[in-house]
Amino acid sequence: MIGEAGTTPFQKDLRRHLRERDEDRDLTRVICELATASRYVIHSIRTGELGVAGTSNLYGETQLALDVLSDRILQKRMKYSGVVAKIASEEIDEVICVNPDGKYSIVYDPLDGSSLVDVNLAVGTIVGIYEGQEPLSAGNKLVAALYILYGPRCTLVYSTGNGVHEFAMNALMEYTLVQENVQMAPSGTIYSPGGQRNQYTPGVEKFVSYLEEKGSKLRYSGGFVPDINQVLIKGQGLFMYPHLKNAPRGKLRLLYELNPMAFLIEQAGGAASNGRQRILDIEPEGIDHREPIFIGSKEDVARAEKFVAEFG
Ligand code: AFP
Repeated sequence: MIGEAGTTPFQKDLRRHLRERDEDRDLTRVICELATASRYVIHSIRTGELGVAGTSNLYGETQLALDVLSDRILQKRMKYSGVVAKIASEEIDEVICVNPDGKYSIVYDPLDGSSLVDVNLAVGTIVGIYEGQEPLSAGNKLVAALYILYGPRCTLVYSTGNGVHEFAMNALMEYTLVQENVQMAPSGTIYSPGGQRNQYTPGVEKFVSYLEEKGSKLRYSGGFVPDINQVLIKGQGLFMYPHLKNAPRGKLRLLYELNPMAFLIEQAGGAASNGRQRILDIEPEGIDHREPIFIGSKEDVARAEKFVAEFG
């Protein structure tokens, strides 16, 4: 028997979940519009051209790279929501003013890991939500964050500061609740190490040796969203894209990638650091600000900070 909104009676859908928790109506609208946007994004991933922006298909139509297309889909839904003031997208090099009366501003990476689609690996959308008109703010000003993971299943994980909750898309493309209040163990047995090993500093090298000696197993897909999702949903372990000899700031972007994930992981009882300080306390220096990251089980993150402090 199908319950309301296409769900069976015991499957709670995203909108009902948000309403039952008495979330702000405009915030609920933003989150639900992002969920709607993901239906179009996943359709494009599964059926769209894999061409690159600027080329044309056999009909002479200009092809859009999937990340550019995903950005347009998200922009359209955010404008339609009527409650978004400004947007900072990883695909656009300036802040977009949408609605001066909007209550929220958002930062997003519309399709992180897009270069993995043509080898059929999982990719994702990452979103941070601020109250007000300043999307280029420190992560400690975030009021909500979410990601959508386009993998074998399409899942949505969000937090508004009251725990982390996971949903899965059903056959009707509705998100139904999988689990509430995801929690992370203080230490783990998975590690996800980005960056070239021969560029690791002594401190990072010693940290990896420590993890291996305690029995941690390497799990790395090259996609930030699936790699973080594995650590979060398994409830243990650590992802890192550290400072490198040839890239002291690492690779990942503070605003669009690190802050939203740090918000979620901290809400699940984990930690996120650049090796020296809490990610969410870092003041952005610009829209392309990059930082190293150690994120996941809090004892593992603390250990990374010790190795970095002692050995660099
Ligand atoms: P793309 O978005 O260019 O595919 O990069 C993905 C990413 O930003 C992030 O999703 C991964 O964690 C990281 O890069 C992987 O980087 P390496 O390819 O250097 O391991």
